[in-house]
Amino acid sequence: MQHLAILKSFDLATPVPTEGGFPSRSPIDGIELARVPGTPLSEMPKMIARSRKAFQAWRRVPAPRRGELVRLLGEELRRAKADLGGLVTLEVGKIVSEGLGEVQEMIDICDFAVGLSRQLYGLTIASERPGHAMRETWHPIGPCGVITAFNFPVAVWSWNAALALVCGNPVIWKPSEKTPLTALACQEIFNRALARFGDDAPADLVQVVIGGAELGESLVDSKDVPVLSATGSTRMGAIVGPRVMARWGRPILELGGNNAMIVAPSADLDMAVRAIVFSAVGTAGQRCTSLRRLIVHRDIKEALLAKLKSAYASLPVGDPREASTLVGPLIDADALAAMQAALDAARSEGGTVYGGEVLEAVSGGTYAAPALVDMPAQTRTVEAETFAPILYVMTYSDFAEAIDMQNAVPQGLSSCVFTLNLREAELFISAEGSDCGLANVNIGPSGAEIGGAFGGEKETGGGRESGSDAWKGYMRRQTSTVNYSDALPLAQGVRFDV
Ligand code: UN1
Repeated sequence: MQHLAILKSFDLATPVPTEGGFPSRSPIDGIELARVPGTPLSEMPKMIARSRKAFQAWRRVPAPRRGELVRLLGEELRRAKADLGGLVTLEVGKIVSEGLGEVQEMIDICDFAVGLSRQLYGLTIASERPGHAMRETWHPIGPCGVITAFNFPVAVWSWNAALALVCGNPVIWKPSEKTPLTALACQEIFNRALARFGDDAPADLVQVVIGGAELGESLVDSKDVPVLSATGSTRMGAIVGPRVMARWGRPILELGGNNAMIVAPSADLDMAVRAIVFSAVGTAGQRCTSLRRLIVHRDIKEALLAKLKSAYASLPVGDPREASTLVGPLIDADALAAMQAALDAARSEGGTVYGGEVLEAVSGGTYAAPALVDMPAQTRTVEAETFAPILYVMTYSDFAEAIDMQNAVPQGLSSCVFTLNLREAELFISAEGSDCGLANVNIGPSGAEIGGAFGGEKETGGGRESGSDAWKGYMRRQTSTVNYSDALPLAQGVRFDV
């Protein structure tokens, strides 16, 4: 009953209603870990109102002091790392190292945000008028709604929350219905930080709502939630984006990816194989950055495919709590079915499938062998994102064609090239190269560090989260002109004498 100890560490082991509520089921063995009471829809307007009230107080707290709260959150996360990582493993099925890595990603963004809390820099701008000064200031914007997916059940919340909090905004979080326990654990960890902070933090700074899409919709449609960050499918984003904009809110969308690697003749093949296997089968292919398409130069395709087949043949698939396991379960039976459907579709389009079968690794769990699919072309099935460990392998003849293939899908999240040819490497990350938000050389497409802006173009939604200047998405920009002279000159030389 190892899972009970972890639940207890977050105060989640108390009995909950056996009827109603949201069951959290472990994909490891299908066992119901707990049943979490849902948030009634009627609560949403009250929670949003409380968030607005929290905003009025929090925006007055100096940003470096707000950073102190996030510093404490980072400390509490360090303390809870093993338990929270373990809970991610239980609820989502990530292998131990990836569960811990996800928590480390939270710690990293907290550190980043603490530094940021003293660096929310604006600008001074030269005024064309004598005796005038111009500046640009970044102000808190208001409650931020955060909708997250099951696959990074805690890190994506922290990217948004750490930035929103130092920027002076409260957060209302609607996690995936598949991962209520990790969300409640984060709330508990946040509360520990809050308890150590002092009384200048208002109540309701961070709220979690547990339930279905209708809860998310009330955040999407509320004028009192100026920023709505949504991570998930392109289908969801296509609904959320326009609805948020229709009420003049700001969506930050992080949607589907269909990430490719180009492998050029000069590539270090052994290194490429390691990068391919981690990014295609790690997290059981359930990262939005997972490698899904391999675009290999035709001269090295057979050699590379042979190496991949042998690497795939020895992949340890099974209980993610075992130290030797590299591939855990898919999130649920629907995900397994979607994987099988995609493989069938690929076969009907001329693909040859290696692996991919459903496995009874642990009874009750949802396991599949990762699949390699040799495709004659980039077909419709290849153009769609299937959240599973399926890698489509295609060939190219010249590098320009490879870049065209990389860009010829609707999504634009992550991409990479393996080459030792400087011209190819630089071209790939140039204006004429990859059209993705992330473009790497000699590393895989997944596992981005928090320091960079994270997100992508086209159907990936255009949003940026995490590092660089993504914080600006959580603030409002104000341009101020101050006249300290005794005259009133007009800009652009306009005369208007009254
Ligand atoms: C996601 O899959 O939604 O770059 C986020 C990565 C991780 C984040 C993935 N740092 O793979």
